[in-house]
Amino acid sequence: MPWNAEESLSRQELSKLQSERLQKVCERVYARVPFYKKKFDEKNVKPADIKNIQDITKLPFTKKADLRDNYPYGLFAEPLEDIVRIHASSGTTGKPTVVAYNRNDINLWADVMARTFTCAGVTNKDVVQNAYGYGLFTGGLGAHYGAERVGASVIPISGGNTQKQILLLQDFGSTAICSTPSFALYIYDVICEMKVNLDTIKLKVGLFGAEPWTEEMRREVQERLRIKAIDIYGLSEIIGPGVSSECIEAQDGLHLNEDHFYPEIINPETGEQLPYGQEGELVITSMSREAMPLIRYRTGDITSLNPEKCKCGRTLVRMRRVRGRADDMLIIRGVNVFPSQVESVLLRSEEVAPHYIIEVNRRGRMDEMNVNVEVSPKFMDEMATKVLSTDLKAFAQEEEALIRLKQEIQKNVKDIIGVNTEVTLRPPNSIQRSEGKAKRVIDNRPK
Ligand code: DLL
Repeated sequence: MPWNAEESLSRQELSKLQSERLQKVCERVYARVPFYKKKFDEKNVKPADIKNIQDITKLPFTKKADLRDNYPYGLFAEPLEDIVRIHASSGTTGKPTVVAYNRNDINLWADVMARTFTCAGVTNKDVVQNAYGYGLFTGGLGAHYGAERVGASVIPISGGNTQKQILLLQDFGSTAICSTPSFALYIYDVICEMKVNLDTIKLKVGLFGAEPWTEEMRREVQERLRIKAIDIYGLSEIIGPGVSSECIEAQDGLHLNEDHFYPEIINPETGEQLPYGQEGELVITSMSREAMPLIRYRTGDITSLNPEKCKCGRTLVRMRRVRGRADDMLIIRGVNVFPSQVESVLLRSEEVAPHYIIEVNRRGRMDEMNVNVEVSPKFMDEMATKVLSTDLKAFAQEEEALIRLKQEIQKNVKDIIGVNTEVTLRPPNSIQRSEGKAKRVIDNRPK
């Protein structure tokens, strides 16, 4: 059963609710946020022109740069007296992006996160180990309040501290874990290193997000940790986690809380709205937010929307797993490459582990992509055993096996993504692990 009735409304009912909420939020920002008054005026649109949800295309977009230009408090629609929480996301350059919540926003956040936990099958019978970082990052507190709202017992361990994570998994009997997918894999590595028997761990589900990951990565996480891995999505500017989430019944697209966060897919070049099914940039209007609602916020995330009713009974539109951020897309000799595409090609080979980093260099005028990937511990062990037999022939065969693997991956990348790449096979545990969002790309090209 979904958490709220609004998750299963008919399209008509939903559209009515969205229209009312859109009108309200337009009035709010026009009256309270000078930035929006100016933007609306420039487009010659008044809140009264917004009569239903389709009118949304008359409204201006908001970009990340607008948040930076109005740093820190310029986009608040409430006086500081009514702001009860401030979060920020660290930009890679310059000042962080600041976001604010009043009491109603915090309540809304707990509620949409309760939907997320319910989607993942988490109830008051569960023990939730929350390994998202607490702090300015929205993952920790966002998941915390949502898990509490469904009545689960929350362990606020935060990110990092891998050995302690494992100790608590065993001793506290955690049945659900929240973390980035890359941290989940790291926890698994350490479980193996510590020779912990997986039977002593009761985990059954993980709520993973905050970074792009692939179906192949999901399979790895599910098989290794013997759990269901649920994809959850969100961004600080809109609310944090709680924008959309997969359901455990189908694991087929993320139910987007479109009664509060109106989604559009646009062509990132032209800004034109695209129909259901087509891939483009996700744009969200946070219609129910009060302290800092955003109009048509360009998330930079590439996905598509599917309006079909899900077998779990929810009618909310489903977004496909995010392929990546438009600004993380690498252009290698004219070919667009998302790190997630490389991930899914790598994980087709059983001999490699899901730990990789992509390096891009420029030699002369040419871009070169080098994919560093770890071979799996099993593959390494098999090779070591043979080589240790001191049989020279076995040694040569192993070398051949490595060359074959490298060539196979290079060929797959070329065939599937369309770029030439150099693959460097690394020994297990040689690529830095992440306890938060993984860094997948080192781009050494001159800016
Ligand atoms: O990452 C909020 C969050 C916390 C989501 C915990 C899920 C779980 P930010 O730090 O502002 O907020 O980063 C937002 O992360 O625009 C996406 O590019 C990326 N992202 C978040 N979830 C996913 C996901 C949090 N499930 C940015 N798949 C977003 C792919 C994701 N990318």
